Amino acid sequence: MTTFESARRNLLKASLLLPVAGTFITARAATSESSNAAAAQASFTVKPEGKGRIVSDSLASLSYETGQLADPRFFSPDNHSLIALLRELNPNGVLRIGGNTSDITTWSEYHGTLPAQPSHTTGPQHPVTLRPESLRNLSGFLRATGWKLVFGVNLRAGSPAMAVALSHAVRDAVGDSLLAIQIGNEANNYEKDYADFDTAWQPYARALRAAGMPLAGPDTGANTDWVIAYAREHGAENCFLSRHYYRDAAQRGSVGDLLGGDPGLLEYMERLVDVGDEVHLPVRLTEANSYYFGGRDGVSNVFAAALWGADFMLGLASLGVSGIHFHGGTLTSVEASLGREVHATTDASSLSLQRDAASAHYAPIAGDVALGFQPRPLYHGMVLAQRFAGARMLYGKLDTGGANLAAYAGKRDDEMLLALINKDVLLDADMSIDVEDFFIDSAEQLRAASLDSRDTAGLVATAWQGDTAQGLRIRVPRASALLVHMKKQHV
Ligand code: BDP
Repeated sequence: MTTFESARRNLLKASLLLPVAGTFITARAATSESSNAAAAQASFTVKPEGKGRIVSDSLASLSYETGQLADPRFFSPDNHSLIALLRELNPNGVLRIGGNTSDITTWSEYHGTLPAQPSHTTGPQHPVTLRPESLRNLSGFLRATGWKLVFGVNLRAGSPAMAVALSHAVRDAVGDSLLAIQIGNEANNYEKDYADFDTAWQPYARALRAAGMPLAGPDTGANTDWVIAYAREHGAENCFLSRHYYRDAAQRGSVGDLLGGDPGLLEYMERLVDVGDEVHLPVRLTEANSYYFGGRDGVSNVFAAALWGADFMLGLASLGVSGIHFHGGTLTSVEASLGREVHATTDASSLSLQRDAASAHYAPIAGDVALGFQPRPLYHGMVLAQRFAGARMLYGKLDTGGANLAAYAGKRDDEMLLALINKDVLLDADMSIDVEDFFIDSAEQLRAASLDSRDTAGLVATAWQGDTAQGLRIRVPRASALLVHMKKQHV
């Protein structure tokens, strides 16, 4: 293990450090509510000359079901509110279309024969028919957002010819916005093992390559070993490596579980990034979110998910993961991917709650074409992490003082960014900050009424006070995050 690798491993681990004496810089909005709360004495020390990974500008990305394209008005140049939300989230994002419904999609303009399709008792039941109008509109949508596209074709149908015909149509429609075609979604759910997947995948890859399509994969579920085997066998023919991530199943989801962290995650993602380095390919989580089976209401769609999301993204960006596509979309589209039919009805009087009810629980953006769109708390966590785009992540020594804290540092030119994420329900954190030669220029806060609040104002500039002459101390209220902008001291 190199020194930096061990530093990366330590990034999220607490270590002992003597508190630095100094005055408090307090986010004012926070003091009124939490000044009487118990506070952990924490510290974060950063060496500005570290050699960490540079955060990719397409880190904050999104994923939707292919079934979402059944309504051509969803991804359309006329869907102004969704376009505005994507642009605000990330001007360089990547839209991944796929999910379970990609493996039941047929292309309306393909007139060849398909092998007989076995019937499935689980998973999506109703085939999706994709039509040219949806691709035309998708193209206008991508142009309006500036986003790139990763498009998944149907492996399960056993028809490379249909995949080639659809990929041509996608490329003809979206042109240079097409970053890659992926073959099959979580084939680990229907192929016995990697060897069987490879046998099914190869004729597709040959046909798509012959048609000049860029490929990525294997777009597997939680199978790190598949990605490693794929990288070694097919790395040279691909433009990135991919797998998915969910913390657990929806029925096991809770705010405590989500904020408690996922102990194995950094280890296996680091393995993947190392394999990616070996074959010179970036690694993307092409589908990810808190809890599969559509997310958990009251957990995935509340403020806790914003803190989780920011921490998750920055932890993985520190390892060198290039993109994280949070899965979402309408409740109907995601439930269909699970073989369930829903009628998203609600008697909620507010538009905001109606949009919430119309959406998959884990979706970062809530809403539909009829109701319009709004950011969920998770979206704001993504915005926070995306602020690090282009920054070099630095090793920081964090002493949590017993609170559930995460802290990240990234340097971009003469600017230093700190993300101080307090996931603790009970403890505020008084953090002493030691970053040689940098002073605090401004700070933004991400906060909500409570961890289970469905609303947050997003990142809001926060006034801070304090004498910085003898070291910095910042209070990070429980259940909140601070994004601190520091500037280099010129002497
Ligand atoms: C993933 C599938 C996606 C599902 C999601 C879920 O790729 O289509 O919607 O699980 O369970 O495995 O929420």
